[in-house]
Amino acid sequence: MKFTEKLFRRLVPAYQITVLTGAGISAESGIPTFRDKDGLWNKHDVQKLATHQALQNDPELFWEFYKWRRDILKNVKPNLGHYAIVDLESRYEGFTLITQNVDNLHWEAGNKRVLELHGNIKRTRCDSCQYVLNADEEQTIKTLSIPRCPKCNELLRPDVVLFGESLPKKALADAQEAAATCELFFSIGTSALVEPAASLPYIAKANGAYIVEINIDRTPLSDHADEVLIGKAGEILPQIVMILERFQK
Ligand code: BV8
Ligand code: ZN
Repeated sequence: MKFTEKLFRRLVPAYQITVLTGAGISAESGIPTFRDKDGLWNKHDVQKLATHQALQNDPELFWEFYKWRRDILKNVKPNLGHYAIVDLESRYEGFTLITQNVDNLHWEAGNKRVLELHGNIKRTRCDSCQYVLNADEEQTIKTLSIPRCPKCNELLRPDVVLFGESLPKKALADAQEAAATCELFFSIGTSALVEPAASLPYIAKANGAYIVEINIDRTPLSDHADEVLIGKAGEILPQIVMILERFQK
């Protein structure tokens, strides 16, 4: 991979780095992304399924979709891209990781702090009283086609942000703050389409941050990025870390 001199001139001495990841960082772990050719959107109408309407109108189909998504996660592991981001977190005191992913892989890779803008599919909560299930209760609902809350008997749902729902306030505020104050902003493996996450790199740019995009394709962000690295995150990120290792010894 060819990197510009400029990238490392900024990256080596930096203090505050912000990273935003999307489904592309987990693609090499075997999790289908949303919009790639073999992505989730092509098999299912995610825009329709990942909504509160779908939960209300057809809870059985809604839960079939999410149980299928959870089953995929059973045997996946973090990949080299996730581990490179754990390394970056250890190198920079002012490091913030923001993810749109709900697959829990950044935590499993070992990141100490992860801002989960769209929640976490491994957790289940009540759609009405917000009660979050414990491990034993998670076991009991596995066989139910329409799981209901043990406290109020209303519908349960994965603790993810569905389309049309607002994002967790604190996570979004912390993410916007990290975008507004960083020296470099990395947008990794995201089609940069889903709002309000897609606005984060523009907040960073408006504050003079150096914008680096890592993706196998160009996206609507590419024309606004200072550096577009076309390739797999699991290949590019370890190379960046290797070069940093030489400079930051
Ligand atoms: C909200 C959880 C309003 C569920 C998800 C403005 C204009 C138009 C529409 C809107 C707008 N503002 C809001 C909306 C509506 C909507 C939206 O943005 N729609 C989009 C489609 C236009 N936004 C919302 O509904 C949000 N809520 O704004 O509510 C509101 C406001 C106030 C008060 C109340 C309400 C909620 C959005 C969150 C939805 N939930 N997930 C679930 O997962 O089931 S979003 C879902 O898409 C995932 O979280 C995913 O992460 C996210 C974004 O997709 P990406 O991560 O980018 O994945 P994608 O497949 O698209 O791209 C993968 C990329 O990786 C590709 O570019 C590919 O090239 C690249 N890649 C592949 N392999 C690799 C790679 N790159 C590197 N290496 C590789 N190996
Ligand atoms: Zn409840």
